[in-house]
Amino acid sequence: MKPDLFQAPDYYQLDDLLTEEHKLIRDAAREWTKREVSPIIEEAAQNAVFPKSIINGLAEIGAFGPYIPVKYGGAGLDQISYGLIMQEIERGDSGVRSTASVQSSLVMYPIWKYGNEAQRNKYLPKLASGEFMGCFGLTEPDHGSNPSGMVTNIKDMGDHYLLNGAKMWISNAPFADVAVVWAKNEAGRIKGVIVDRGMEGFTTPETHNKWSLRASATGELIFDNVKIPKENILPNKDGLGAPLGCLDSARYGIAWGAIGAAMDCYDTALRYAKERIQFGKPIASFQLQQKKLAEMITEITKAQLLTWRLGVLRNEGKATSAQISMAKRNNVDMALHIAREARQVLGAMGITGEYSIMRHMMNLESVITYEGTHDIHLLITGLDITGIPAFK
Ligand code: TGC
Ligand code: FAD
Repeated sequence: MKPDLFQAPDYYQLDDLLTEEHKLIRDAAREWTKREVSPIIEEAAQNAVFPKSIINGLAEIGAFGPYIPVKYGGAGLDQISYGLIMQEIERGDSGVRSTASVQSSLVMYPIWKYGNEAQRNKYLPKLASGEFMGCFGLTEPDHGSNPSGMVTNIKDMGDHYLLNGAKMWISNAPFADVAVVWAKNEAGRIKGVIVDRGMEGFTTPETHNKWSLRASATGELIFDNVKIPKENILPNKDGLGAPLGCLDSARYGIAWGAIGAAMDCYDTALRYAKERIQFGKPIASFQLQQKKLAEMITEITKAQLLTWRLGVLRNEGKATSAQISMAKRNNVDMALHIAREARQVLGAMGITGEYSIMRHMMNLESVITYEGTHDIHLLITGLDITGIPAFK
């Protein structure tokens, strides 16, 4: 792969909207990505392996639980810092950001928000340091966009619960030490269950043959009469709103992350277009290529503004789920479109692993599907503005 020469676009001087602390955190994550992710990521993706060597570094830059309080091992940062870290690591690869999103927003967040003090103290510091890796099981083979139909269930056996069922398409599953799993109790109420690796009847087979997110490990979670101690149930929230609350945090991170992938594609295409000569001139001098590049920077700038404002609202505790959906949907679609356009700017070279663009493009096909598909997020906006749910 070519050396990482990334230069971040900032067309509207958005750095002026960031504090000195934001910039320090962002720059540390940017440097780390350049040094630790870029040199190894293409090979990891080609070989379809998650590069475990980066786990310690992710913990060190605060990517595991950026906004979780320091007393639980988190970085205690604000929402914009969290977003900037996601942006920088997804600039390297969406699969790396996925690993961090799952750990922070889908595993640490529910334990922090819905768990008790003993659960927080037991799991959060180890998840923050990367000693424990986590995964989040909501999707099932027959229930993806409609998680409320889930069939995974827990049965009260007096001194413990029995967990049965299966989850599918679970990021980090093959190597996770702990899984936050959503299951229905006998009353049909969705509960959060902490499942530890090693519990009898719990297996995590890996899903192979993916063309997307190849550097992120995906798998199933299979529960065959798993005995769950009562202290492993998250006590402080139940119902579908509990997992959806976690998704709000993860979708917010993805909105920032997608900008990172888009920035990388744009920056690569711009540099290539200035260097590549055809018909005696750099291809950047042709109007058709300028149109692509000009539209890319316009869309990136719009997404940066949308996302920064969302970060301010999140810091003030005012961002709605529907606002987060709009940003996730817009930014991932924007990034995927830019990846496709940038790929064309590079001609045949664009399909090779010499450049990051094709990898980003393939990754973004997952990002536009997980954490709520592009269609589902449109319907969430539709519901918000009309008051009428069009899901069913
Ligand atoms: P609905 O009746 O609308 O809502 C049920 C309850 O949930 C509340 N709620 C929310 N709470 C918090 N945050 C949100 N975003 C919420 N949205 C809804 C709602 O108020 C209600 O509460 P209550 O107290 O009245 O019970 O539910 P529905 O069954 O009609 O479904 C709505 C729909 C379709 C929007 C929802 O099911 C949905 O978002 N589906 C998409 C599923 C999804 O996003 N799955 C993601 C799986 S995890 C994943 O993909 C990880 S990828 C990880 C990585 O690698 O990065
Ligand atoms: P379906 O729900 O079957 O949807 C298929 C199509 O129908 C989509 O285009 C959808 O938009 C459309 N559709 C569905 N319902 C409607 C409707 N009401 N109106 C209009 N159109 C509709 N899940 C987890 O729980 N944890 C994870 O860690 C995780 N990681 C993932 C990693 C990867 C790489 C991938 C690809 C997925 C991951 N997922 C995870 C699962 C992901 O959240 C689901 O794939 C996603 O929610 C969509 O579900 P589905 O694939 O079953 O598609």
